[in-house]
Amino acid sequence: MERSLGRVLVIVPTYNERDNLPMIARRLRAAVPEAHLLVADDNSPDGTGEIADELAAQDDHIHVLHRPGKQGLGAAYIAGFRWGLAEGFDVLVEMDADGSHRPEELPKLLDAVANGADLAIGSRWVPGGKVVNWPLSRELLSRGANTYVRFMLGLPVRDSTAGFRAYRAATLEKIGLDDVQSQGYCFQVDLTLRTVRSGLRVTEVPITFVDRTIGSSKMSRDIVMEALWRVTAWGVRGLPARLRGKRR
Ligand SMILES: Nc1nc2c(ncn2[C@@H]2O[C@H](COP(=O)(O)OP(=O)(O)O)[C@@H](O)[C@H]2O)c(=O)[nH]1
Ligand SMILES: [Mg+2]
Repeated sequence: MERSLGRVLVIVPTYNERDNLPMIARRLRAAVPEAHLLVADDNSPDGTGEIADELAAQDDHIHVLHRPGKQGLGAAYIAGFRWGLAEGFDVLVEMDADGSHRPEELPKLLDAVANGADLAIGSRWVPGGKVVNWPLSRELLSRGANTYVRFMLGLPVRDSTAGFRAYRAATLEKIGLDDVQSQGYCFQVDLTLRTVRSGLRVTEVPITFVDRTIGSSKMSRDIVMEALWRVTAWGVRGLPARLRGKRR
């Protein structure tokens, strides 16, 4: 049975995305007109925050969260989630500013939530999922990271690093955000793990991920290293429980 969705908030974290943000805001507002947009900007030196303010001044469905400085994707999303939960939104969506996550595919994620998913992930690595224009090095990094995550954590998810996803508000309330320490992109794995371990339902929806054509990636060696050591630590800590579960 289809459950009703309620109010939808799309959180877009930005760091130096001045040439992408107006395009992505326009596409989102056209694709899902009832959804609200929250830009979570980390005081981008290129003035993305001021552009976000101009967009918000012209549209009552656009909001801006100004943060003092670059603190990582995870921290920006947590601040955005807290804002959205306090404002009473029912579904909270993560989406990049650079066009890699196509707003035109958001209805598919929302349908999955309406059909019972507690978390819907826009997945590149399920049948029907695609990546367009990604350098081979990035594809290998993403595939390798997902393989490592499945091996270390035993998650039944093909794309747990994906950043285009829709959470039911109740999911975020249940998994708890207060003790999330992940700062960079391993934040995505962290929340996927929490959702699965809370016994909630994760649905992967195939998407086409298109590499950015404007601006530059914020992926860095530090982000990869943080993910590697955290996933390893979670895996080691969870091992006794996994072994007990398998023996039964
Ligand atoms: N607020 C904020 N946004 C960030 C930060 N790091 C990355 N982003 C944003 O997160 C999204 C994904 O980053 P991107 O550089 O495209 O990563 P990639 O697609 O994995 O290469 C983009 O919208 C970035 O502007 C950060 O430290 N703070
Ligand atoms: Mg990107």
